[in-house]
Amino acid sequence: MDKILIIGACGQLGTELTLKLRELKGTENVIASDLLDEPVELLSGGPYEKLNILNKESFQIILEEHNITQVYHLAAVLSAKGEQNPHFAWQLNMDSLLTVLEAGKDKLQKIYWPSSIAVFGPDTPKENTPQNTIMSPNTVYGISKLAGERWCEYYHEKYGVDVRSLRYPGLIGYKALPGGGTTDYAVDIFHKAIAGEKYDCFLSENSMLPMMYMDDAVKATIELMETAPENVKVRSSYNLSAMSFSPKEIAEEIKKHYPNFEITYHPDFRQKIADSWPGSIDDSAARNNWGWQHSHGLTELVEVMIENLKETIVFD
Ligand code: AKB
Repeated sequence: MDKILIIGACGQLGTELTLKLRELKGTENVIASDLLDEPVELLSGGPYEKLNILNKESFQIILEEHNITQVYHLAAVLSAKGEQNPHFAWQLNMDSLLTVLEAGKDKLQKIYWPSSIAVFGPDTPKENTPQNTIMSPNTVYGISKLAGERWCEYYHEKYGVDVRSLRYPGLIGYKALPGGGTTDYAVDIFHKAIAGEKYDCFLSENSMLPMMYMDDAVKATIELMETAPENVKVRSSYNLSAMSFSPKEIAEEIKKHYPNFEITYHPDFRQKIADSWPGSIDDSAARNNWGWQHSHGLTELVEVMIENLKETIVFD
């Protein structure tokens, strides 16, 4: 039986991945961990450990106490926040990955570590960005993800560590909020629309970015982790794609549900980050190697977000 530790479990992806893994593997077999004293409400029904992953000893103790066989290491400083404290972003994103990869040499059977479209940069072909192409990230987050991908492949080649990874686009879900990314607008916009408020977008109206509904991201992650090792032919990180849209396009789709919804545009420093990223992604390697298929496009995404968020947003 797998015993799974999720690092960064209280974050946007961690919350939903933990819930799904608990459903599939049994609550007691999935230990959530994060910096908080107590887990977020949604995860309070299962095992939780307070963990700062920069503290290697605490990590080792948790691995041993729970006989952990798999780690999903999701803790990271994202693109926008990383620019405010680049050295800390580098330290957290890199040191923590190396700590987990080291444990992969002897203690762990499998590791999951997320990469991002942020590994690409202004010199990368923008449309249908290939799996292997020019990579020139210009954010500290992107640099750390590209370096991390190289470390993952290195530990796999050199020490046989079974580490698997996906390059996520912007992730959009209703159960937890994102924190510090450039694609966060695509979640914030729903909260404003449903509250009957105007949304002031920090990206320009035509900034096209790859995006994905959270259920698809969770499905891809678990499918990659569950597939036989011989299907995992990319040991850096797989391109992964579902849809691409601009702020203007998602606003138009939201207006089909809330005709009075208004959006304004005041691009800030995040615009430059968005401009350096691809508009669309070629994920044929993931589709061919382990059968990846997405289920939500823009129309379905907007429907499911509105339907579910309506239930949870408390109006003043
Ligand atoms: C961010 O915007 O930083 C993240 C990402 C695309 O990795 N959502």
